[in-house]
Amino acid sequence: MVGPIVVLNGPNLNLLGQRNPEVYGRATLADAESSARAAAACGDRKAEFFQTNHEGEFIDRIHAERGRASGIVINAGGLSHTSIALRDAVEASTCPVVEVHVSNIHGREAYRRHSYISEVVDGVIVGLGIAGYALAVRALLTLGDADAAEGTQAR
Ligand code: CA2
Repeated sequence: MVGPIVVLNGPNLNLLGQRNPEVYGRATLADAESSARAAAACGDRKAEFFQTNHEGEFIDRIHAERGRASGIVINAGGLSHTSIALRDAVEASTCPVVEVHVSNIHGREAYRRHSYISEVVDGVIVGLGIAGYALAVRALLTLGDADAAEGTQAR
């Protein structure tokens, strides 16, 4: 049986839609989850969601998905710019991973323009608001189809 697509969100993303609408829009994390769930259902996949404000919990969940998830969507929030430990956990993932940022981190403060996570994922979607989550799920489905056609799995 094919494992779920797991959507992981880091610190402060629980606040989406509650402040800073000029940067992050007015949609909430629940809205992002609904659209990701619908995108996964189009590919006959279940989606699961996890948000934490704690780095260690985030790493534990990534470890727990080894050999389980069929794809991971990750928005590590501010930890993207600081956490080598999180980067190392993502690198050890056994499935394709797509990184999402709601805002265009490349058009913001210099300290947001580098993500340690980007080095170890299969693709990155930035600046498209919460639509990025459903697009990331679609990308994972496409990657899975390509692997199946080639009889390979990237990771
Ligand atoms: O653009 C993104 O998705 C980010 O990952 C969001 C993070 C930020 O630290 C990254 O640089 C880019 C922040 C999450 C949202 O934080 C909020 C804080 C207050 C009100 C609403 C959201």
